[in-house]
Amino acid sequence: MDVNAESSPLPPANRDGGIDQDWAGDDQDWWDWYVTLAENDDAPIALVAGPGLPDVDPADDEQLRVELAAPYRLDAAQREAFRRDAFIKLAHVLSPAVVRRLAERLDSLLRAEHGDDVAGRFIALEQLWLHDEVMRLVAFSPRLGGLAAELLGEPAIRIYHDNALSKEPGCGRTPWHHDAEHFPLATLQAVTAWIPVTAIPAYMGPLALARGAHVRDMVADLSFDKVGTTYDAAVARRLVESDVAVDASPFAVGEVSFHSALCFHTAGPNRSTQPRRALATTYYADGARVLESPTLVSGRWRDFLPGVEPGGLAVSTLNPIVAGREGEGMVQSLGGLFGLESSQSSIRFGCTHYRRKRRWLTRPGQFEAQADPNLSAAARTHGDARSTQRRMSSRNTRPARPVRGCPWNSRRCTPTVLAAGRRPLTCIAAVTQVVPRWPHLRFAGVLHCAPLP
Ligand SMILES: O=C(O)CCC(=O)C(=O)O
Repeated sequence: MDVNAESSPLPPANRDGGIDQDWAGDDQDWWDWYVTLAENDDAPIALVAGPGLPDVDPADDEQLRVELAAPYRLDAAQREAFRRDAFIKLAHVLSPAVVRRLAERLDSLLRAEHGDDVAGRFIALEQLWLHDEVMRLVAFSPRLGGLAAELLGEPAIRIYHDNALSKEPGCGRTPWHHDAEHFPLATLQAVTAWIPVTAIPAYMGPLALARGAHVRDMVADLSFDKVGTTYDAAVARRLVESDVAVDASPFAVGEVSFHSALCFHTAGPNRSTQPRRALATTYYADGARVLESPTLVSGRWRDFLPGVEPGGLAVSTLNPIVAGREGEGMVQSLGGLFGLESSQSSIRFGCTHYRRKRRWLTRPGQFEAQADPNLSAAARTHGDARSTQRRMSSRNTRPARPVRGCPWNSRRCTPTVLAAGRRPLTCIAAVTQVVPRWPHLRFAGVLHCAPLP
């Protein structure tokens, strides 16, 4: 056994050997270990007051749903910047009211799980979307998921996991790393949306991102050290020697960064009396496989891809498509958006409305989503829009009416409403997507949802 391993917080089963083994602890054990790999000054950290939460009322349910469903427009320069830099920071992705709502919700979730005796630690909580309606809206947000798909240039993306990350007052640095060594995925087509739930000034340790998709090659010869800080220190030195620019700028309220799995990043210590909190939600390209040999750095990856073995297709009930292919992606993202109750074993969506060449087109398609009895939001889609179209009669089509809460011009968004059986419609939502073949077009869909009779 390595001498250092004895004092390391590695689970006993992971102390011997290299990193080519499964992580033996839980997710929090992983973070407690991981932050010990960062070099920190010996000097005690003097804490100052943080910025507090945004000084507004928290968004209500309606505002939350509408905002998280509305598209965020990227221009060609932003898409190119992400491709070149391997990350992008986007302003005003969320309003202060939504940020405040997320901050309050995260606070109660984190306190319920970890209590208050957490000073100086890096506290995490993952897969919140499975149990919490607000967090489900974030994880399956067409706004955030749509951005992830567009930045990756992928026709469809799946969720790997969501994560609440709370760097408590006095907690030191996050070590330099890139996420390709964290996710057990045999693809670099993965991206994490890092969503702060307050402003994060420099003294709180905002995520700091090394600029350039080429940086990974510059540090590829450095070997990972599972018990000390040598890897973190070596990466830091190499980046300085190679004149790599690092964006360590503060995050304003509502600003969100997206970093690719190949982006090297770190974060400074939290020198404030306020926890530095963010949600980190990771998406990856549909079709990706799990690595043949995941390592302990991937932590409890089997929890995030249950039933998937090394080398297998990275698809499980916990990885629905969040954004992308018309139909499946929309319905699955809406499954999350609506937060299906497990008592509703099935829902039906009708009428996709999309905009093409300045015209709104209506596709009276219908998709059914089956809720997994063990997992309320993992919608499995089936059905075929065209065959449904043939089955539809004018009898079950209601006249157009305005869509409440629709983020677009509601006159143009007045769709024909499909009556699903005898039950009244219960949900209305809007989603958008970008089809890579026509990147200049924005397909906006308004879907209606109702429980099956
Ligand atoms: O929040 C942090 O300090 C690190 C987060 C991170 O590494 C990530 O989200 O990939």
